[in-house]
Amino acid sequence: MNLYEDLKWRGLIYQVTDQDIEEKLNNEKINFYLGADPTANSLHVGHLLAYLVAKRLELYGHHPILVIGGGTGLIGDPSFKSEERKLLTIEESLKNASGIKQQVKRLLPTATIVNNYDWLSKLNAIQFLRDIGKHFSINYMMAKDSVKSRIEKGISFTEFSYQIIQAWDFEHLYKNYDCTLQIGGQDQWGNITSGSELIRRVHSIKAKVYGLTFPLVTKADGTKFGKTESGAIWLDKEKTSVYEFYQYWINTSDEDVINRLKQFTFLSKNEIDAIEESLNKEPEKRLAQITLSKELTRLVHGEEQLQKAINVSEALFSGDIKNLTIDEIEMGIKDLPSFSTKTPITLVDSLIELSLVNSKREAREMIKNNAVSINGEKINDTYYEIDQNQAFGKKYTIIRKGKKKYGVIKHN
Ligand code: 383
Repeated sequence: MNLYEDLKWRGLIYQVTDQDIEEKLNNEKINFYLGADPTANSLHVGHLLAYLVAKRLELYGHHPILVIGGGTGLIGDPSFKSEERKLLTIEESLKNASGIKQQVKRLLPTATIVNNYDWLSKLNAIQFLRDIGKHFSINYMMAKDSVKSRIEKGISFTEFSYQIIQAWDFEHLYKNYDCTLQIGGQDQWGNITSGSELIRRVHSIKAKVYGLTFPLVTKADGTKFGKTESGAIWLDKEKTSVYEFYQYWINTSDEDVINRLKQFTFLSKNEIDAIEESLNKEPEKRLAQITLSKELTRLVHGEEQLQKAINVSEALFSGDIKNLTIDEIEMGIKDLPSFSTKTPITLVDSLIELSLVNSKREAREMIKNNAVSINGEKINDTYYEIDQNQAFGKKYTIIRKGKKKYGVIKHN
């Protein structure tokens, strides 16, 4: 398969500015770019798709330029956002930008990485209005979905202007880096086409640049991709533990998992077809989910972290947690119910404190019925007292009720 066919087969093409991009991508080597605004200090799995598309283009010989939006992050992109954003301070934007830079560097180690604060901060008002603003009619700008959808509710001049700032980035990269393609999610279509329009106007009709967008990732059940009850799935392991990250992909539904393998992994069509067969014949093995989760955890966090996440998952599943290392324990407990104590506490009170039971009576029942264990050992003494000496690393006691419910006592 050539690159374009591969992208199509994976469902990664939503819109292109011109069909001849297909030939260009298949037969030439070009410089292309992808931007992200540092609205947080980490990327999340929604961004990941975009960087993986960039990686696919790179695998076929195209050179990625990754723009970190230290400057655009100060303005706020209205695309697909129903409300005006709170402005970031310069410190926040630049600090977040440096966090994101580390992450994209890991994903695409040989890409060119630039921060648009470097050139946007030098733009002055007269230049902005004369050299850039003059090329855009208000009518054209108002017709963008990002603006149109906000007219009723209201949109500041700041966010309204965002599209021309991103357009100027494209022009800057075209001029200085010979960049002839911008890629992004479908929400970026308006900003990308503003850029190709600006380049055409500034550099003549002959200056041919392209835009390509990929579709938003959707889930069969209609809920939002990349989110759980506890929030977004981040790439930073301090924000989303590697165990949680691993679990997120493992929990992909049978309906969605083949699409996820196509969109998010580099497995070939043959490999994915074989996995699909297994999904149809023996779905209980969850080969598709396990493969997806391993591929992505390895890609984002590396082999060693992946192994730890697998150990933690297996141990928490079977209840056999005795042999986990303190690192693994810390990875696994991040999202479990917990409380801290300085003094010993009875098992019954702990179960209540962790909301694993509703009453002391229920707690005693559970304990008598052998349904409760501490650090992987069944306990059936209803008077049992827990102290720090038997805790993992003298720090954590893990209580399990039934097969699935866990809670943690943090001793300090
Ligand atoms: C800034 C300056 C540029 C080009 C692009 C930008 C960022 C862009 C934006 N992108 C989103 C973001 O940063 O806001 N204006 O959160 C997301 N992207 C990518 C992809 C996506 C988009 O980073 O669809 C998901 O991840 O395009 O929402 O010169």
